[in-house]
Amino acid sequence: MDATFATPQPLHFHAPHKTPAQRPDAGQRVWTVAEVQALLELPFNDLMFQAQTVHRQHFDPNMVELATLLSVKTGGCPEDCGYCPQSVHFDTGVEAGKLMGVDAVREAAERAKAAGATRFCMGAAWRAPKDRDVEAVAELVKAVKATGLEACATLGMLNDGHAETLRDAGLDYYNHNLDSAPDFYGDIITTRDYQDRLDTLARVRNAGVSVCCGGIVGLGESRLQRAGLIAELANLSPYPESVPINHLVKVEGTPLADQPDLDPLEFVRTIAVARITMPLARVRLSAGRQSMGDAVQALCFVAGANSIFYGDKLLTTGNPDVDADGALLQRLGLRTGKPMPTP
Ligand code: SAM
Ligand code: DTB
Ligand code: SF4
Repeated sequence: MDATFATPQPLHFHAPHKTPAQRPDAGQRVWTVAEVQALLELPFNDLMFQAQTVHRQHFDPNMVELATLLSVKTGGCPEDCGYCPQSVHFDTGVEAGKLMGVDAVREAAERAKAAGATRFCMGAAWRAPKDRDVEAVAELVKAVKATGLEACATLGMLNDGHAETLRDAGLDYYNHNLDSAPDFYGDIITTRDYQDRLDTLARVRNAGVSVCCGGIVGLGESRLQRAGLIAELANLSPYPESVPINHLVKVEGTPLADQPDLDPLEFVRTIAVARITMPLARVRLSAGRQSMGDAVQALCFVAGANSIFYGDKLLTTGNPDVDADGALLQRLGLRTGKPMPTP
């Protein structure tokens, strides 16, 4: 199956103020869930070959982005996302905090840059930030941008004008995940619906901020539902510039704490299919690396992942330590930087 664009041109990465109609990827193909499922079901070697082929058509195959995460406002979230340690609905031991100040965030960004990161992602456990929250985060974005790092934020649902305020502060990406297929979503989250997520993504897109949007696997979804998630992401018009694929981190106290393990090769397959269906995106091997092992992570890079979270912590849970990551990247001969797609 030929999964490349009909018009082989790059997306406008970091091209703020462009509306979708101005972007050169208007001819992107539409994926049916059945087509995505057929990819997921390929013999493993065939799937890896196809994903590597697509990856090499558009990216330096040995370059990986390092993105550092910081929880700038932790816990106390009124949403009930069944995987999340920050929800007030679950007793996970995460304490609610206030929004961090500019100086502390600037220092964290400077440390991340000194450690080799090129992107800095700030997460806040809000259902939807208020106007004054967005204005405060805009100051954090300016501080991050002043270090020379790319800035990303994930603050929940945005209202009118919020994406524009963040854009004007210099935000490169806004992260807001679809998280699951539409027909599985209600099993995981009841306090907001799929359309709410799509509405926020549209606001981000229309403001000209690059979209970072992905999902979680290992929640108990079927393979067909993993195909449904990838099809939803790939059919966003245009598809996201940045696609985090999270593996569930099981946190005690959440409803998914005892979820049976997903076959790690199924996770690798999901990464490969994200790469094939969204050839110019940064595909991000996101949460869950700590329990993955080096060999599975190596397969994820073969499958086309070209971004990882780097630093000892995600938002509230652990991540491989930087020495272990440095050693892994060295063993694999991977270089770090900003992967830029070529036509
Ligand atoms: N509160 C904001 C929101 O949900 O839009 C932003 C932060 S939220 C923590 C960002 C994403 O982290 C979620 O959409 C989900 O994909 C991921 N996530 C949260 N908890 C996770 C877990 N236990 N394991 C894996 N991914 C997780
Ligand atoms: C995303 O898709 N994954 C990151 C980032 N976007 C913000 C968050 C992962 C969170 C894992 C659970 C935690 O550490 O609290
Ligand atoms: Fe809140 Fe985001 Fe966690 Fe959902 S994933 S409970 S919205 S912090």
